[in-house]
Parts: sequence; structure tokens; C-alpha cells
Amino acid sequence: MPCLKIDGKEYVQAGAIMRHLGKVYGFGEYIRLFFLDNDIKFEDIRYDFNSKEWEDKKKTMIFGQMPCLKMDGKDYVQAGAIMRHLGKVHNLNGSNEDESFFLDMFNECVRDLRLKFAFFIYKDTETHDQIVNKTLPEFLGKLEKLFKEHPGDFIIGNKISYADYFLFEELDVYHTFDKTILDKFPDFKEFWERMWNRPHLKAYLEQRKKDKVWTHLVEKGSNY
Ligand SMILES: N[C@@H](CCC(=O)N[C@@H](CS)C(=O)NCC(=O)O)C(=O)O
Repeated sequence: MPCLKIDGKEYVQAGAIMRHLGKVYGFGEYIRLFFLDNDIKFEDIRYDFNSKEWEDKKKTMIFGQMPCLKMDGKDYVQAGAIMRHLGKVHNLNGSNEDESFFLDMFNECVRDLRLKFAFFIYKDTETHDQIVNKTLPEFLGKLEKLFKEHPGDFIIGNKISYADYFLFEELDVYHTFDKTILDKFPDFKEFWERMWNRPHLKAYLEQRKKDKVWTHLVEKGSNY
């Protein structure tokens, strides 16, 4: 297993994602962005969605899901918990309990929206028109209001936190789906551009875009 050492502890980060043949990057992407941006070395393990390797690997996971982070020989799952943990370890989880709570609350909202979007993508729960003209803008409007509560470059003022990687990833997915979606949300658009241009993320994000990993979005009518 590839390994990452932080403060003497060993970590393995594996993403349930599909590099060439598959369709989505999966929930490992938040963790990957966190590691990249903070210049933490790691080996990236990816699985093709339809491969036997992925089917076999899933059976070894407690909930049959990834991503997984291995620490001291133990598997840790659930992207939210992993990211909060990394946030605490790297001092990117707010500077007091109030801020940590705010970040968690913000993040739960972001993940709620992802769930709605995933239902649209995978289960056809809404029409294209509904998701683009109602669900996404209504939710993004509320989220942006929350974002402005702590003015600055990130969710909490000018210090980046674990939740900013979740937010960025979601905005990037929605922007890939509809390139005008952020136009009504200038604070989010600026945030999204700012994250894109972070020195340790830019090259990776550009490559990811070239790789056209968001096939599902194209199938569902992306205007990118
Ligand atoms: N709540 C979990 C969900 C993880 C999850 O759904 N992962 C997907 C890939 S991104 C998965 O492993 N799905 C199992 C499958 O495709 O059978 C988390 O946030 O980590």
C-alpha cells in the first residue's frame, strides 16, 4: 500500500475514482485537493469504475465505499470525517469552536446540494431546466449568503479551511455543468477563480479539465 507520513503517522489515501475509462472523480477528490494544495505528498490510487479490481477492493471496505484513508494500519472512511480530521491535524478547521461549527454547518449544506445534484445525474429526479434554473440557483443563493457572513477570501475570512475544498469542488462541478451558473453569484465566482489559481492546484485542475472527467455531466446536457 502506498503510504503518507504526517507527524509520524502513516496515511494511505485512496480515491474511488476512475481515471481513463470511467465517469466521475468521486468523493476522494476533496481529499486529493486538500493534499495537493497543502503540498502533502501522497500516492494516488484510482480504480476504474467497471473493473474487477474496483469490485474486489470495495468488498474490503466496511461500507463497500471509498474514499479511504489509512492511518496507523487502520482504514478510515467517510469523506466528511476524513476531511474534518485533516482539517484538525493541519489547523485548517477554524480557530475556535464557533468557527469549526460554522465550517461543519456550511459543509453539510454543500453536501446536501451535492446529493440533490447526484440524484438528478444518476436518478433523473429533476429536469435539466429545474436543476439549472431552480434547484442550483436557489440553493447557491442561500449558501452565498452564508459565505458572506465571514467576509474574506474563504468561508471563514482569509484563512482557508477543509470546507473550502468541498465548496470549490462543488462549484467546479456545477460550473462544468453550466458555465453561466456562477454568474449570478459573484462572491462564489471569485472564490472559484481564486481556488483555481492557487499555485498547487492550477496545473492539476487544468489537466483534470483536459482529461474531460465529467462525462456524466456531458451526458446530462452540460453546456461547457
Ligand atoms: N458517504 C460516503 C459516500 C462514499 C461513496 O458513495 N463513494 C462512492 C464512490 S465516490 C462509492 O464508493 N460507491 C460504491 C459503488 O460505486 O458501488 C463518503 O462521503 O465518503
